[in-house]
Amino acid sequence: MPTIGERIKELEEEIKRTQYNKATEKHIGILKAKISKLEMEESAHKKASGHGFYVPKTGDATVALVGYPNVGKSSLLNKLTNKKSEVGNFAFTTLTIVPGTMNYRGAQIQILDLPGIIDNAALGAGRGREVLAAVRNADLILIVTDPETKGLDRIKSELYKAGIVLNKKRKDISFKKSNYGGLRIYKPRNIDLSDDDIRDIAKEFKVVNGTLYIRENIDYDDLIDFFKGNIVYIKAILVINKIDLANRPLDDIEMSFNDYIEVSAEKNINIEKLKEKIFDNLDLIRIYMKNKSGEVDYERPMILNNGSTVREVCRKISREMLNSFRYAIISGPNRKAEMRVGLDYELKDEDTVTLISKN
Ligand SMILES: Nc1nc2c(ncn2[C@@H]2O[C@H](COP(=O)(O)OP(=O)(O)OP(=O)(O)O)[C@@H](O)[C@H]2O)c(=O)[nH]1
Ligand SMILES: [Mg+2]
Repeated sequence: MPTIGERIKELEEEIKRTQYNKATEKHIGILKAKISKLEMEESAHKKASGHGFYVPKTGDATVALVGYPNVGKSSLLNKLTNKKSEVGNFAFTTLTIVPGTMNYRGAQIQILDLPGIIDNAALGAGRGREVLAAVRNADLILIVTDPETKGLDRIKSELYKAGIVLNKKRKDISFKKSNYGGLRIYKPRNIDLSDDDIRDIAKEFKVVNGTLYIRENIDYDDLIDFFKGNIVYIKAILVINKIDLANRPLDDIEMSFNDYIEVSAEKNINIEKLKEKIFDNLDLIRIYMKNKSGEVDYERPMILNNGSTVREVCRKISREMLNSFRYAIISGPNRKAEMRVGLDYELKDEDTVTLISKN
């Protein structure tokens, strides 16, 4: 009997051998589903042994530096934050998770310097899992590489094994289990997958009874991720460090990142631009609070996720504030005029907010 690991390898080999096109798409989908199912079994076995080391989240958002050894992750942490993480001209200088804080535009952004996530063996069993657990918790991932280092597909697949999907949104799919009656499928017309395609993937995950609601167009990967469960979707940007040494064209996988930047930690090239990119990609807004005497603290904005409403502002202050809320007065560079709004009003970056309470 081959082990789970051997069976996964075999399936991965088969995928590699298969040319990807319209005719083989489904076959590849089924193979991927089989791999996912096996990986789920494998990690269910592993869970019993050892727990991940937990890095508490601090500040307004968390960013993880991920990449092969020696590309300059620690050097970048040191440039971006007030922290000193050890730098060395050899692989695996960093052996634990080193957190630092980047203060930018009034926000405190936690940056995690991590050991190279590939070749977990070199870090000792369990350590790799700690690192991946920290990455799962991040709000943004910086994939760091340098002009010499290639092969981000391995990093991507390593992350995927830990249930981390980069630069994609969760698809609107839900499932209601039942014990008999077969699999009923509700889906929009004209989506790429047929009912048969969906059933065949579901079968691999032993899903044969119940109702599946699919509310937008999806592909095989989306469906597999749904059945796999426990997936986190995290935005990632590509950072090519050591640009002082050389530059090179991006390969296909690198091109697939929706955002990238070339920097040099050592020569201080584009470090400010990188900070700005991090801030922009975290999709945060800065809210200035005006107090009773009309003073505004522009140095210390309240940092919220884009899309937040007045309710979140109140919540962040206190439960009492939320209970005694009457209305808010909003003004700002992105507003034509001052206005009075309620709790559900959506805020914009750099709004100034005055909260008026009932008493
Ligand atoms: N030329 C050049 N060298 C750099 C740059 N950034 C880092 N280095 C050098 O690259 C080597 C590795 O840097 P680290 O910051 O330790 O790399 P790391 O990714 O943290 O490495 P591990 O902790 O081993 O995974 C060191 O010798 C650094 O001085 C850069 O922008 N340009
Ligand atoms: Mg390091």
